[in-house]
Amino acid sequence: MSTGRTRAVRLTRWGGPPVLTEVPRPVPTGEEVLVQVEAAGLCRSDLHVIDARPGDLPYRTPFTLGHEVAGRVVERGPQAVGPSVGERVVVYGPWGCGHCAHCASGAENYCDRRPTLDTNQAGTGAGLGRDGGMADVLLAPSGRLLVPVGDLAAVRAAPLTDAGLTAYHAVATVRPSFTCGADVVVLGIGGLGHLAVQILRATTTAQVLAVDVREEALALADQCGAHFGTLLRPDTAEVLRSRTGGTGAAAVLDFVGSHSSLELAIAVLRAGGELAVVGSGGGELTVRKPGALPPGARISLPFWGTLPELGRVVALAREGALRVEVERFALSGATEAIERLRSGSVRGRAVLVVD
Ligand code: FEH
Ligand code: ZN
Ligand code: ZN
Repeated sequence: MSTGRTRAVRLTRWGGPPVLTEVPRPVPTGEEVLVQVEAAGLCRSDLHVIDARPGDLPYRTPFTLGHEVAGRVVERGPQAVGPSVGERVVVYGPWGCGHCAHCASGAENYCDRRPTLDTNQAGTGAGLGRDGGMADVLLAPSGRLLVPVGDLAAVRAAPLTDAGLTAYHAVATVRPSFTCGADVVVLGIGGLGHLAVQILRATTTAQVLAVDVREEALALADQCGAHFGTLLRPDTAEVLRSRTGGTGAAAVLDFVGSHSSLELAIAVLRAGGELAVVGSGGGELTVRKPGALPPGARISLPFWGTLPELGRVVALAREGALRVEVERFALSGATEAIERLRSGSVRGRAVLVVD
């Protein structure tokens, strides 16, 4: 790789296609740390960013895409903290202010000062208005955002920062809702759902019930340790309820977030149970008393995850308790990867490997 210019997949204008182009190689100053990227995962949120119109997001173009990144530290600014040059790392994607109460506790995903359309448009993280990791290099604002991964393969480490972390945070959000051996339903066994099944099996005693519209997704759920799987059909609520002995599920993790998935979620939720809506499928719920939700129901909208949780996700992967199903693409094949993701034909997570 030349020292002067490097490649990056950039969104150069709203509504335009991402383009693989050359950019000046950044030089880290202050606390900044330069990471040579080895792999960058693709996410459905990248499609929302690519399809956004001016005024949709608190970001200014142009910027480099990619918020799910793994690589190696190659240069550090004079005040840098964290991993040393040569260490292999993953990049925590939500880049908060670093100083508010949430950021101070490592929950930069819930930063109190995150940009909005009318405050500023500085972006909210890697590949989200700030230059991300679909590139040869990524400039991290601080070494606090880097988590060492040891000898974990980059193609399996990168998805831990978003798919893995989001699934882990969703499980952690609902975990207080259930006791030993409780039934937990996972709706949508895609890039996040298949990891949630593994995380539930590795960190709880839940009975995991998986639902998807594709047979191959149910096969993946089974490989990941689900106790039961069923296709989405008109009688799925009854099938799941009977599987729980009639009480319903203590928790439902909805990684789809569509009208039909939310309807199924509240139809199978136990009284006093918790529904975590993770997917951005455009579905809506009506919260009314009396209404369709069971008494005592709690609804949460977990978003991404915290920096300490990312350390726990990496530890699970390094001990072999969490394995990401990936489909590899070259960085130079980013356009094809994006279109495959858009068509819904990727098995597990699409990951760009820097060629
Ligand atoms: C990132 C930015 C904005 C919305 C959603 C996301 C998720 O992909 C993070 O997991
Ligand atoms: Zn994402
Ligand atoms: Zn903050």
